[in-house]
Amino acid sequence: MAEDTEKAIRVRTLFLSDMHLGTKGCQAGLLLEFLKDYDADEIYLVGDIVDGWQLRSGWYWPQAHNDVVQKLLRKVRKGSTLIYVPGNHDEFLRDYIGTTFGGIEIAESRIHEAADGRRYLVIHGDQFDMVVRHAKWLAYLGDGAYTLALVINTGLNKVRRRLGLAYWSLSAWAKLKVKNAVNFIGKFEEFLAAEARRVGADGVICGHIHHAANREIEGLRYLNTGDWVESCTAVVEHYDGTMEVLHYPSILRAREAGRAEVARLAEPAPAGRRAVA
Ligand SMILES: [Mn+2]
Repeated sequence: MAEDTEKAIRVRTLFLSDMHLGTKGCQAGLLLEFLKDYDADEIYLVGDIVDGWQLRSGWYWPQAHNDVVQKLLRKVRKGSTLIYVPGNHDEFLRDYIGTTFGGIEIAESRIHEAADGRRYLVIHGDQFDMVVRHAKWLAYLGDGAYTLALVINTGLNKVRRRLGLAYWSLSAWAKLKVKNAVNFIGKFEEFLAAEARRVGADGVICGHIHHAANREIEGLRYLNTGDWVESCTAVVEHYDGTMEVLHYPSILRAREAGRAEVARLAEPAPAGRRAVA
């Protein structure tokens, strides 16, 4: 592969989440290729980039995972702005919110203003796990209970972390209860869109549920970056402010098909098939 500056596609903003570096599930090879293919003025890491929970129970850090980190740092050196919004798996970084490390800013959440003036709330999304799971009875208790649940969610995780307990795992839970998972995803999307409305944004860009999306929910734009464990997806903002979900395996397949087509056209057609135009 050539150096990124020569052939990379440049976008205004790149949003990536749920890489889970430090786990066997992370598709670091594909991710590295993606980072060679795409360059951006601004990069948001929308949580669960490094999997601190997994690393705690055994060190797994192959060269490819190092390469991903190096690639991101190189982009910063070359002028990209990088904002790291931690998630639940890299929650240890939440102790550093508001600080900057080597040009990388750590933020709890952020309002991103797109080129078209639209404002997006950028947040990982795990903050809403509890309200999403207990939405039914919280609805009975009203607005105060909702806010309280958000506070408890944050506090509880902090305590669990201090005690060295594992975070409630969405994927493990979802695998156990497939029906509930579908329900959960729908509710999660609604809650995140509602949160964007609450903070006065036009939309939300989040991660956490490993389920890329670009849709409208009651007049708000809901974007989810997906993950680099199964789907290998990202959200990009083009220079006109258009947001797009990229499914990298599809891009690679299309590129491959395009190359095959070019090769086919370049080949001289056999005499019998040449005629009709
Ligand atoms: Mn998460």
